Amino acid sequence: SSSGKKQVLISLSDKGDLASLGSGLQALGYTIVSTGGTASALEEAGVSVTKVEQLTCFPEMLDGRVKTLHPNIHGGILARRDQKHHMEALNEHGIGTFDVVVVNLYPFYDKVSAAGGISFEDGIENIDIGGPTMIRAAAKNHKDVLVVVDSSDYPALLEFLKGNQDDQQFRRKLAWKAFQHVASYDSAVSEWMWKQTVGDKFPPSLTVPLSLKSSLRYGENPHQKAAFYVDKSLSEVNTGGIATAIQHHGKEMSYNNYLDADAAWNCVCEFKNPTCVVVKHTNPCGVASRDDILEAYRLAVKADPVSAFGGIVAFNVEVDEALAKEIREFRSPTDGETRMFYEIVVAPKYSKKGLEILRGKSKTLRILEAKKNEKGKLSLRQVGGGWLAQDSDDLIPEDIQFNVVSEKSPQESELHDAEFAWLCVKHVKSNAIVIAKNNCMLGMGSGQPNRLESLRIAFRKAGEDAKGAALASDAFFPFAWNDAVEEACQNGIGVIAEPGGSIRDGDAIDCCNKYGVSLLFTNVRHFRH
Ligand code: 93A
Repeated sequence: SSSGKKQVLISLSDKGDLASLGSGLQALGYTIVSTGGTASALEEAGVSVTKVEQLTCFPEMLDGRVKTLHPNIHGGILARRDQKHHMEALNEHGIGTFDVVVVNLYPFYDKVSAAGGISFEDGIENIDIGGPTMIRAAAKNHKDVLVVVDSSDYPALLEFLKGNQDDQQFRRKLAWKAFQHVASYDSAVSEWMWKQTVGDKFPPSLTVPLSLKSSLRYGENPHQKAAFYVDKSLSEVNTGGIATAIQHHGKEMSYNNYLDADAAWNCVCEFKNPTCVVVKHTNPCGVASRDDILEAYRLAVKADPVSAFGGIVAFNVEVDEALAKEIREFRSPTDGETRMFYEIVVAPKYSKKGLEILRGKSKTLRILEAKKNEKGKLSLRQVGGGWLAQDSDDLIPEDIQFNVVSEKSPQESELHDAEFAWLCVKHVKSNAIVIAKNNCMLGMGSGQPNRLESLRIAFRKAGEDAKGAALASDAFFPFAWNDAVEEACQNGIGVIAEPGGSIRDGDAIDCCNKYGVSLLFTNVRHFRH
C-alpha cells in the first residue's frame, strides 16, 4: 500500500471459512479491505476490517451495483510493481496496492436454477459485475497479486504467505483457476440469457466450459493420452450421472471404465423393479428384473456368461450383505468353478456390510455409488471439427403405445415381455435386436451393419429359450420376406415389437399373420449409433 502495509481485498457471497481466513491474514499482519456484507461478517468474527467506502470515498451506489468499481480499488490491483511510473501514479493519488484478492461471485447459477425459478429481473440483479472485474484484474496481475476464488485454496494461500519464497507457478495456477471461474460464470449467464430469448427450444446456446475432473492413465488405448472433464454446472450443483459417482474402492477408473459404467448405469436406471444389468463394451449383455435381486443377478450373468466375465455389473437397488456375498462367490456358469470377475459394480447404495464384503472380493474391483441421471439433459458428441447436440433419449414405456397391427393379439405376458425387450433394445448399439421373456434378456445382437446379422446373433445367444419370447428391434425392418421378420417367426418368436414406418410394413404384417405371431408397432425408434 502507499504506507507500505500489506493489503488484502476480500469480497465474498459465499462466506464459508471466512473467519479462519480473516484471522489467519490478520495474524500475518495484513490490512483487510472488504465490501459491506463481508466486512460485517469479519467484524462479527472479531477481525478488524477497513470498509471499501473508506478507500473509495464513495458510498455503495445503485443498490450495490457499484461498490468496488473505482480507481482506488482497481489501481491498487492492476498497477505493475516493476513500472516506476505506475507506482508514481499510485503515490500521486494516494492509492495503496493489494497483494491478495479473495472474491467469489453472486451465486447466479444456483439462483436461476433454483426450484420454482426466479423472475427475469431477479436473474439480472444476480449478475455479478464488480466481482469478475476484481478477479480478472488480479488474475491479469497475478505476478504480484494472489487471486483466490475457491475456499478450498485458503489454507494453501495462508501457507504460501507464511513462507518467504515466491512461486510463480502457484500464482499462475490461481490465475488459471480464476479465469476458469469467471468463464464458467459468464457462460451460465449467457445460457440463461439465451433461454430468456428463445425459451427452452432448440438449439441451445453451447458455451458450457468443462472443468477438469482428473487425468486418466490413458484413453481407449494405452498410446492415447486422456482426461475426464465434468460439466461446470455439474460440479456446482451435485446432479446425478456417472461423472458424480463416488468411488468407494478399487483401481482408478479408466477411460473405457467410464464409458461402460455410464452405459450400465443408464440402462439399469430404466427399470422400476429390482434389476441387474451386465455391460460389456458399452452394450448390455445381460438384463434381468426379479423381486429377488440375487436371482436377477444370477440370471443377468447367465444370459451370456462369457461376455459377463470382466464386465460391469449395475443394480438399481442397494447392495446388501446377501447380494454382496452372491457377487463375490458366484461361479461362472460356463465351468461352474471359476469365480466371476468384474471391472466395476455400480449401485445407488451399499449397506455397510455389503460394501465391506465387496471390498474383499478383489483389490481392483471398482465400487461406484451413483445417483440417477437427470432427465432432459443435452447429449453431445464430437465429430471432426464440430459437435452434434441432441436431447437425450428419455422416452419410457409409459410414453410409448404398443399398437397391435397383426391379426393375433399378444397375451398380457407377451405384451409385458415386449415392453421389457423394448427397454433393453434402447441401450444396445444399432443395429439392435433384443430377445426377452419373463423379465429377462435372453439374447441380443448389437452394432452389426445389417439387422439380419444382429437378429441371428441374438437368436444364437437365446437358443431354445427364444421360443415364445418377445423380440424388439430398435428400428423398422426394411424387408420382410426371406429376411429378418420371417427368420424371427421361423425361430418361434411369440411377439415382435418394432417402430414400423417402412414402406414394406405390409410385408412384415403379412409375414407375422402367416406364422401367427403378434406384431406391435411403437411408432418410435431407438437408434444408438
Ligand atoms: O453489484 S456488483 O456487480 N458491483 C460491485 O461493484 C461489486 N463489488 C463486489 N457486485 C460486486 N461485488 C460482489 O459482492 C462480490 O463479487 C461478492 O460476491 C459480493 C460480496 O458482497 P458483500 O460483501 O456485501 O456481501
